[in-house]
Amino acid sequence: MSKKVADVLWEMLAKAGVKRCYGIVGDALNPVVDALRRNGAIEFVPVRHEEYGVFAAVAEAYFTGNPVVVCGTAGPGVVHLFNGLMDARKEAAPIIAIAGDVESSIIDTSTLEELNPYKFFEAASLYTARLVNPEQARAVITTAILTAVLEKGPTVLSIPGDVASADAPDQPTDFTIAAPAVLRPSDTDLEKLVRMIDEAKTVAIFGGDGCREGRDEVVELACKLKAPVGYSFRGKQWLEHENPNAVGMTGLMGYGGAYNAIHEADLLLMLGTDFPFSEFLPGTSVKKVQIDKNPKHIGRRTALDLGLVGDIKSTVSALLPAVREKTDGEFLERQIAHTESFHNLLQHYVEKGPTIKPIRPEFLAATLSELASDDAMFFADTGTACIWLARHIFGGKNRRLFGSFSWASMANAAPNAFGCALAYPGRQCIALSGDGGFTMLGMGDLLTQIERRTPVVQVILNNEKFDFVHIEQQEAGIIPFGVEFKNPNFAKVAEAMGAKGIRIEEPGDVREGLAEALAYKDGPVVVDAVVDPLALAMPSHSPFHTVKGFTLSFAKQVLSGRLDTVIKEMERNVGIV
Ligand SMILES: Cc1ncc(C[n+]2csc(CCOP(=O)(O)OP(=O)(O)O)c2C)c(N)n1
Ligand SMILES: [Mg+2]
Repeated sequence: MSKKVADVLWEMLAKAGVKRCYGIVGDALNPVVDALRRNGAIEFVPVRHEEYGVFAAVAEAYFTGNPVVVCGTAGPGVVHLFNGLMDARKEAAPIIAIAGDVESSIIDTSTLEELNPYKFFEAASLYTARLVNPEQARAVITTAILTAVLEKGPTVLSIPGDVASADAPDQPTDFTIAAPAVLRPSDTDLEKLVRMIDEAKTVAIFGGDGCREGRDEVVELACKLKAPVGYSFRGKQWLEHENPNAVGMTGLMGYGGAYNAIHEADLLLMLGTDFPFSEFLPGTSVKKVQIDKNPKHIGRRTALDLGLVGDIKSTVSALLPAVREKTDGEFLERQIAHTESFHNLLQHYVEKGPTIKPIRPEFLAATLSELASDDAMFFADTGTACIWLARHIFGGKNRRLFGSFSWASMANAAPNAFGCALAYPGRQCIALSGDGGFTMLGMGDLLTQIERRTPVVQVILNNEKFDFVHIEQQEAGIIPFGVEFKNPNFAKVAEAMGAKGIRIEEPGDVREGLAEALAYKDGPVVVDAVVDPLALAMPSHSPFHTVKGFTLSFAKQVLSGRLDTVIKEMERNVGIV
């Protein structure tokens, strides 16, 4: 029997290092999954919602660096992939989406389930191809693979069922994937940078995900320059641990001395970061240099004194021997002292946690961090979970932290954790989920975890609220609206579905409940943690409009008869930071 186009597809994907394909089958995809079954090298992970599959794939692809495949069938199934693919684009995860397409003979006739993939995927996909002729297969599959892996993002192959099941041309399908090229600025630009660094009395570093490969070099440079190191959410896991100069994050989740450090230095080095909150970056009083391998990132968040294109590892390696060591450590010590005092402030609700009811999320997250293993992987839903992850879950050389940090979609954590539980068997994969997030996407596909007995720990922050939006609305000076809802007992729901369920209502039960969840290896666990719906967290630096907004919202709430809630919110957040 001659090879079909779909056979060639899976052969090439397996050669590219694909281990798994997440998705839902149906019509146009039937010949595609039939070929996957015949091939046998790639595991098919059937899910209950295509978007869940993509979030799982994103976490696997981001951490392993290997491409992961997702699939959805013509029309609605394909549409369900979209939000996840946007996440892949923003989080820089190599994903190849196979989109089922209508039969090639009826393309562009507005037939049932027809969707123009070029238009539809334009915002998300780095490369979209519609396979309408078997002769295209080698070229477009190669391009989809290489683009996903080397440009780190999603690509889409839209395949009509009749083309998937057509005979493949008899041609070689070999390809190679080049290792990432080394990229560093020219010698002239590096000399400029060395002069700027040598002339500055004080230097601060702000790093992002681009420091992933060059983390040791960045820390070495910081030590040589006596420079405090702040980081974006995406940079935290690479730059915080085993770094004596670490000063925390700035921005809305900010903690520690990062904000002050980058505003008080003579010179700021922004390394591998596209941190989007310009208002938290310094103005013209600080000289700013940005280095990034992506030229599109350079200078778009703030005006620069110097912008250089290069990867962080090789650029900082070239810089290290050329810059003069700084001897005055006063600036660094001041920022570290500030960071420590902020840390002590953060400990307020952790230390008092065992006696405060409803449970403070700070206490819950800190206890989770303490009990989890040294190589645990943590995932946070977009929502307040991100704040507690940033502030109370400590990273480490082998710990990993992930979320929808740049796309900021809800409902990512449970599928992210599921994807990593499959890719890294034996490692603790822990989702810190919002109750809004978990009921949006996590609940249906809990069944997927149950069927596979995948040991994912999902800790649900049960606050019966879109709490993050509640905080946002107050920050905007308006009365909270449309943010409250009622929940079932998630532990009982989980048990009824076949997972292990643990409900924690008492602060005194937090430690034992979490320990029991982490020790359970026989499938998924749902920890239903009833937390304080009025817990507030303010950034280490609050812009004036934030403070003004809260004051205004509180005043409006009082006037509209919500005095009780305002008093409770004030009382419960006495030590807020
Ligand atoms: C798909 C999607 N819909 C809406 C939003 C806007 N949004 C951001 S956070 C949030 C609330 C999250 O609520 P929940 O999951 O309960 O977490 P909490 O903040 O209460 O901890 C919403 C609605 C979003 N980011 N993504
Ligand atoms: Mg909530």
